[in-house]
Amino acid sequence: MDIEDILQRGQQQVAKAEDLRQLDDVRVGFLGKKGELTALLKQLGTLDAAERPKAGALINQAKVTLQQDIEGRKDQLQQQELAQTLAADTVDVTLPGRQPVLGGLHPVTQAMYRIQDIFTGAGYQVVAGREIENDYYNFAALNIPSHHPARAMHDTFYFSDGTLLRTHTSPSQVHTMERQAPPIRVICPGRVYRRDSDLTHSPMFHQVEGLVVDEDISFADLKGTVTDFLQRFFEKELQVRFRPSYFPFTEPSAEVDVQCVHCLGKGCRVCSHTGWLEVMGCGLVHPNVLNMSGIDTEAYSGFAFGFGVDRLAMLLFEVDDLRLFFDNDLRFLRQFA
Ligand code: 2U9
Repeated sequence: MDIEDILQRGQQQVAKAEDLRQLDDVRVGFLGKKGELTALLKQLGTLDAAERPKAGALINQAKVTLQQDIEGRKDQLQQQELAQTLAADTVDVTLPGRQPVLGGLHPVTQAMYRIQDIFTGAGYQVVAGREIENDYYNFAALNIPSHHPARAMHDTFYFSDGTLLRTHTSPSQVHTMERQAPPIRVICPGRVYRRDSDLTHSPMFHQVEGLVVDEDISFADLKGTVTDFLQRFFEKELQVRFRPSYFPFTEPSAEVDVQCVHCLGKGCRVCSHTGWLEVMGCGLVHPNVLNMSGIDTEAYSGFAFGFGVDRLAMLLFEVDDLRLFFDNDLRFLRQFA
């Protein structure tokens, strides 16, 4: 057996190994269980007892030498691979970064915030209330007795336990009057629900209602508040007119028209060539409503108003189809970001 020969071949192969895998193959070929040097050790037994120690020492020495060569080459190859990876995976730090996709507020939310800013700026409190109410708060407390035609008008969603989805945010004002003594200045924004769905109606829509209860509140206070609000909302000195109307919860009641925001009164498609847009309802709070919530009508009076936020948002942003607000089509929504 020629140890020197085997060692030399091993060292040559180690030097020639071009990657870690090849190097490991060489290791297995010489030092593995069936490797050449391992085989030599196994043959020791066939030698004369006198020669054995010397031969064993030589073989072991060869093993150690080859092992050291392998470790050295391994270091080299690892360095080489790292250098290659670093060269290939260069990052161009001067490239422009990827822009994160930024969301935006939904136009109805933007309109909501605009409304809340105007009223909180005038000293009003914002009361969110709840969407599930009962017959008393949604109807009876608002002077709408059972079998009153206004109930049918509201097309209510009922639950089996007698609760219902509020058809307006008015219940929040009733809760407020029960909780708090005058002076009261609140707006109640939120979702309301009616069994109604067509081009201009959605089964869920957004309302803001306002309530003021204090000493000596008159229709003049209501007119001033509503006019000021609409002019601030549309950022234009629009004319506002009040037409007599009827609601069970207010007396007297009025519907409010604003000069067309699109044509400024000349007449156009938006205002059906009338020059006016109907935007809200209002009135002095009916004494029955105040009394039911424990407010002394000898000492106090109040006004209330209500409007649909989706409709105001349509007019503000010149959107001509209500359903666009609820489709969540990003091509539409991005225009308001
Ligand atoms: C209390 C007392 C009175 C709220 C009012 C209106 C008139 C009104 C409609 C406008 C369009 C609802 O969104 S809409 O369909 N609202 O016309 N709302 S007065 O009156 C109240 C509310 C609460 C305790």
